[in-house]
Amino acid sequence: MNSSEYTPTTLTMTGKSVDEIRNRLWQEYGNNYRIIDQQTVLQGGFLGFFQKKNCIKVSFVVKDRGHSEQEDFSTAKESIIKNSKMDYSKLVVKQYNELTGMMAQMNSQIEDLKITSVEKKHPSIVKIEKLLEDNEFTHAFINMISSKLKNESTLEDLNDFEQIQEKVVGWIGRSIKVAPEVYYKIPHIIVLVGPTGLGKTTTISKMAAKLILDAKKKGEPLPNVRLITIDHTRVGAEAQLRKFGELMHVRVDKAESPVDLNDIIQECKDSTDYIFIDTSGFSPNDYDNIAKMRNILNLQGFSLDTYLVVAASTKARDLKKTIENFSLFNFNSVIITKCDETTSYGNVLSVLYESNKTIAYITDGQKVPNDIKKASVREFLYRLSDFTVSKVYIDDMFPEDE
Ligand SMILES: Nc1nc2c(ncn2[C@@H]2O[C@H](COP(=O)(O)OP(=O)(O)OP(=O)(O)O)[C@@H](O)[C@H]2O)c(=O)[nH]1
Ligand SMILES: [Mg+2]
Repeated sequence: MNSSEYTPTTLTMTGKSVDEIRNRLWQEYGNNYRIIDQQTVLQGGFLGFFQKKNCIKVSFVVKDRGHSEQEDFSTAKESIIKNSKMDYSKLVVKQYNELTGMMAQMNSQIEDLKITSVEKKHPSIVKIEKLLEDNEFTHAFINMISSKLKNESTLEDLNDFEQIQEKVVGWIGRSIKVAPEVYYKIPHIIVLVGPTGLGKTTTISKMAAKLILDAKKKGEPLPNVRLITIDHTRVGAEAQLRKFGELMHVRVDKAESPVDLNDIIQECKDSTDYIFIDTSGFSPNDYDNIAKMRNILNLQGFSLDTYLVVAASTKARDLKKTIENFSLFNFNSVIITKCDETTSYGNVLSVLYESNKTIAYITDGQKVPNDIKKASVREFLYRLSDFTVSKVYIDDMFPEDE
């Protein structure tokens, strides 16, 4: 047998402790042995049951003088692994399965954490979103408020729901832009445009009547008011305005073309303080007729104070379309009618905020002239449903309405 073919035999010895086994090995082999493995094993029992006592089992090799200690050790270890190959591979598979299981569990926990951090909102934010939804604010507006809350509040702030509500009501208030008072040189020409049946003619009657009655109340000289209708599409449109004119002793004219309108205005411009122009209502999609009416209003040398009339209950999508298609009239500001017919203004307020439009008046009933008011941030905030912010807080926050 040459030296490269030498394979040391692996022997085993069992004892109470490693020291005890080492003593016995030394007595038997002196320094010529090397321990290559040791295990704790249970002794006694029957068929593996009722095993109680721990003892130590040591695997060792006896060195051959012609081989180095290292060679003996490596060869013996390889032989142990080879001889117990099945056990080791089973162990590796078992450990691999355990590790894969643990990793899958950890991955799912990480995913859970990710989902939690993305979707789990603070309960105050969830409550605010629900309140805004109930008030019919658009998703875009709700998202805007939600991210402001997330970015601008500490956990302590969020835990104080009263304070969070006040903050949100403040933001809603600041998103509402009331039209500033603009003074026009005489004659002040006021034009109302907008979709069918939302209250243009009624609102013109209210505005005109208010000017006259307010002056009467204050004992001031009555303003000279003139009404012109360019509505030649709806049956009874002219009659509706004439009826009001008779009641208030106000002259009513009808214009069917830009020339007509120009002639009437030239004729009365020096003697009239306010000229109201009532227009036909068209669907926001009737772009041709909207454009024709815009053409009639092409007045040279006069600046027009134009308002878009929308109803409080108009759906957000329709309102966007209306604002888009009536933008042809360069309206300065919006009048929200029929506020008495709804309790939620979120849709209108959201869209006006997104389109950066100001609100001039609101109307809240059919009665002429009483059911018209100048727009007020406070009034919109008082009308928010289910927010429990006090009136005093709103008044303090928006003193400019006084
Ligand atoms: N509840 C309520 N009804 C209103 C309000 N304003 C107007 N109306 C009613 O809405 C209906 C239509 O009003 P109009 O003034 O004729 O509307 P319009 O925009 O001139 O209509 P067209 O000329 O046909 O486009 C009438 O019955 C009005 O009395 C309001 O603020 N609240
Ligand atoms: Mg009308």
